[in-house]
Amino acid sequence: MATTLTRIGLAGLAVMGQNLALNIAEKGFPISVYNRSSSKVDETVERAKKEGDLPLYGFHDPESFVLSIQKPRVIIMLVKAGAPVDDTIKTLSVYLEKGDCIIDGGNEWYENTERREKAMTELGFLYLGMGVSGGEEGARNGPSMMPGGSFEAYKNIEDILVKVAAQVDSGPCVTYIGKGGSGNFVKMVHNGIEYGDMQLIAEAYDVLKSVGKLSNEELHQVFSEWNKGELLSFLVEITADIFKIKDDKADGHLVDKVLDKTGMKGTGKWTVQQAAELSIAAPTIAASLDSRFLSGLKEERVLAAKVFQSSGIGEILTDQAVVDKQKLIDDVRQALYASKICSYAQGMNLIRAKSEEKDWGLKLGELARIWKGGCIIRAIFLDRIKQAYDRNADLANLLVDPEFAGEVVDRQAAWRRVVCLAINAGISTPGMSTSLAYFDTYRRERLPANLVQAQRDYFGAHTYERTDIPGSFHTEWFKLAKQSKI
Ligand code: NBP
Repeated sequence: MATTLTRIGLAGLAVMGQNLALNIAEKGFPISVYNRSSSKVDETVERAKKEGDLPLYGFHDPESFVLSIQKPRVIIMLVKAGAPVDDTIKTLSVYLEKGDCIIDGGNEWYENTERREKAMTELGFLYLGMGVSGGEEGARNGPSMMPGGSFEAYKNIEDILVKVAAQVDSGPCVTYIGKGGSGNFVKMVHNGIEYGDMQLIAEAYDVLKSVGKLSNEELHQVFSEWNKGELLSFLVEITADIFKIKDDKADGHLVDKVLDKTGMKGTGKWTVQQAAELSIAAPTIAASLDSRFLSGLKEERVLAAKVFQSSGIGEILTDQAVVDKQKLIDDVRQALYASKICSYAQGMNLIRAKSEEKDWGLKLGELARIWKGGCIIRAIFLDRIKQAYDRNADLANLLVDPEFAGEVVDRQAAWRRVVCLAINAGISTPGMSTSLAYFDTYRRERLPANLVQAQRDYFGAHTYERTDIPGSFHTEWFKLAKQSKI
């Protein structure tokens, strides 16, 4: 038990909560902790003792937990999103007083946060929805945090957050995001971008392995090398590591024994749904979600492979003897980088569209800054994105930033070669191909949309605009077609 009141409380001691609580205690802020089932409380207290006698105090009942925290109380919740958050608020709020604050640190749907903030405000409490990224390691040693909601609540906890967050050259990886559910929304899109990054890396792996015939040792070398340049990032680093891990249960490398079925918890799906709601094209992120759906159909894919093999279509379609390995590796690196620019452009545009809809006033460059450390998408590349928005906060699309535009132009030939090679080899690269299509669509002054619009007017009298005369037009296409001879 703490002899004096603690500075902050944390409820929910699974992976994230336990590690964030230890991080907060380690930074010198005495913390009270609570969990629905008490075994996790004891486990956390035990860890705090082992990891340096940290000022962390466990409570088995919600009342003594809440009353152990100094006023105005600040409590971070890290429980499963959805109903468990409502349950936890209900349990704790009985003992709270006006001016106290609850922070939901989970991956919550932003509208739930807005609903809860409204209800809490009516009761005189403050509320924040704070995205936390970095997984177990980040939570323990420095995550990237995206708090949104009550600014007053943010100010009550800012001193803790700036110390607990990952620290990079441009400061702590935390900032007040904006009003309402903006913190959760930004975290959601962060996760959507993460889906895109992981898919693009997986496609690079597939092309190198299936077409280039690289061994796991070679893949380890390639990704390690890539991690020294423009692709330097947490995800490329862990990918390099994965290729060197030997299977401890059988011969060979562990990665080859991992079932090719990707799990997901929903934030990628929400990102794609929001992109559709806001009419923002996010094809790279959507392709990564679709790839997870298709990966889940393992049994169907096994049967499909048999059907097509018996019709003469094997796993890989072309003879690979002609591939120049070094050239392929360099092309794939460039294709990965160019695709990544498209993916981030989509995510950033989605955030901006939501910010405009909700009047959140989000600063895209600042978001890139707080993602530079602590989180799963941390990368040297984010510095470049920040600089692009520093040059022009109203940048319509990252692709037209002069630096990124130059980089894409430099890499487009390699990018096209990789996509063509993959198509001809029968290797699906939905992330890379759709990113290229996004670029090729966005950069063209004139698209075949004129024909689609003409079709719409033909069958539905939806009208069309002309390139040369202002106004709205309708044509009796059917009648004219019947009269016309050619
Ligand atoms: P989980 O999402 O696995 O949730 C487990 C926690 O929720 C336990 O403390 C559990 O208590 C509590 N809980 C549940 Br389940 N139902 C409850 C209820 N009805 N009332 C009270 N407590 C309840 O934990 P996590 O993986 O640490 O993630 C926490 C949050 O952070 C989630 O929103 C997650 O999406 C997000 N997040 C996770 C990661 C990650 O890498 N894991 C990364 C970033 C964000 P119990 O012990 O009594 O069952």
